[in-house]
Amino acid sequence: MKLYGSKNSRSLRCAWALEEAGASYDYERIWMMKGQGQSPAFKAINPAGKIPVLSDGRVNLTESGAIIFYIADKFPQGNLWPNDPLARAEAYRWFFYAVTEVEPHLWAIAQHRFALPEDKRIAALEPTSMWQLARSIRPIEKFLGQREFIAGDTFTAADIVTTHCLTWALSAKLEGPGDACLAYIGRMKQRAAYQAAMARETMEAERQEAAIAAAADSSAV
Ligand SMILES: N[C@@H](CCC(=O)N[C@@H](CS)C(=O)NCC(=O)O)C(=O)O
Repeated sequence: MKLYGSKNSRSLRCAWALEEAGASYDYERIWMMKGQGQSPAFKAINPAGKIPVLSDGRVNLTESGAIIFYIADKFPQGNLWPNDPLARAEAYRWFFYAVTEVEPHLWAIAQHRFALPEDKRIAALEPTSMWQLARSIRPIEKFLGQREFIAGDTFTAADIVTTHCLTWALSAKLEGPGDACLAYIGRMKQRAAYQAAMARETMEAERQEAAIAAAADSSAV
């Protein structure tokens, strides 16, 4: 298996799930800011030019959510979903809440701040997205005041996407996460699998940047 991703992107969710599952995987950093997402080599893997992608055999799987579901199925020992149907449904509920109710507002803000071409950005939309984001995080804050994990008593894949969205909100200095969210993020970041995924993405970025710098130095002499 090979994960294509980059630091500070949704690929962290997939690397984290792989680490929770104890899977071994190759990792290739696609440096989006340097246009590598649009390179012919990467577009042969994902014609949309987006990360993350998980290649496994003949399939190049896109969509971070689908990749996490696949990892959960392939490595049941990772316990990314509870076995009990009701507990599992509760975990699905919070998984989809994060990706459909919280993430769209984060993405809208990012798109209109920097991700869209300049002539497509509408700065005036930000206050509305900000208001919607804060509103979408309120139920999470309420539930996290009463429980250790977002969907109950055990860690699930829902914690991966919830933590990722809340951390994204914090790093973009957006309103929403309160004390319960902050305490939760702190707990999640202490997980060995989270730290291993972060270390992997950081190490691969540093390795690639050092290789590019060394190549530039040798061509300058
Ligand atoms: N819904 C997709 C979103 C993928 C996505 O937009 N990825 C970003 C990085 S986090 C990307 O590759 N952006 C490059 C682009 O939009 O051209 C997922 O969850 O995997």
